[in-house]
Amino acid sequence: TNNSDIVDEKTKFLIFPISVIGCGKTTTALTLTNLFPNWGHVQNDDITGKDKSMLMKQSLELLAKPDIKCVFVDRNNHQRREREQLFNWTEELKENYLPYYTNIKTIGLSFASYEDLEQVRKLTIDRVFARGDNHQSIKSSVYGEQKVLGIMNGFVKRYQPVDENREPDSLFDHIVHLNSSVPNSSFLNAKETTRKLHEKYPILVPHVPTDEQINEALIKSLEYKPTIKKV
Ligand code: IDP
Repeated sequence: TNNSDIVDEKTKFLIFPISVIGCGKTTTALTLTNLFPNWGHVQNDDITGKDKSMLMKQSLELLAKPDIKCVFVDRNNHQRREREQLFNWTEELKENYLPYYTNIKTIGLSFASYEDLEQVRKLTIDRVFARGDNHQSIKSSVYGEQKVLGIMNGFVKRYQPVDENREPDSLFDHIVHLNSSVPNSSFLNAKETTRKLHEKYPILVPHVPTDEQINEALIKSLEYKPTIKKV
């Protein structure tokens, strides 16, 4: 994919997370967009119609805006075929939204490694029950705890961690490895993301924010309440 590693002020970026439910994707995305006003965020959980590619259409539409440099495409992508689908949609659709010569770099944000998975499973179950009904679709009072547990365990069971030695994950221009097995993971993950992206793409992250700035942005995002209701 990356026929060149050249990045300049016109380069645009897409972030694809790789995760299971409750790892803090949305929290991290909101923290990063609070820190960087030229980043956008599209949540799969906010897309209500039948056309699943709306996730990518809305992401590219946002990315095309002159004041937006990076879009966080917020979906679990816990299986390789979902990552493959994102790469395919990007190729198919990008010229409908952006000039053909636009250089787009794709960044993978891996929220959980295979080694951490059991710890992540326990922590995310606690978190999602604490989140309660503060989510677009996974509401414990509607589904009951057993059903929510079943949905979450299904994601963990099917999880295919990122493997940059094979397709589709070899198509990422850059992958950042995070850790979601500790209670304050979203602070650490936002910090690690800014640090690693500053090293690799200083044009995207010109300065690493201070711990205070990250913390302030995180506190705001923990107060987040979704507006779309799916159930
Ligand atoms: P997801 O998008 O990966 O499914 P989120 O909705 O961001 O995960 O997080 C799941 C729940 O855990 C939410 O209620 C969120 O507020 C909470 N949470 C996420 N990260 C942290 C953290 O670092 N500390 C405490 N709570 C967190």
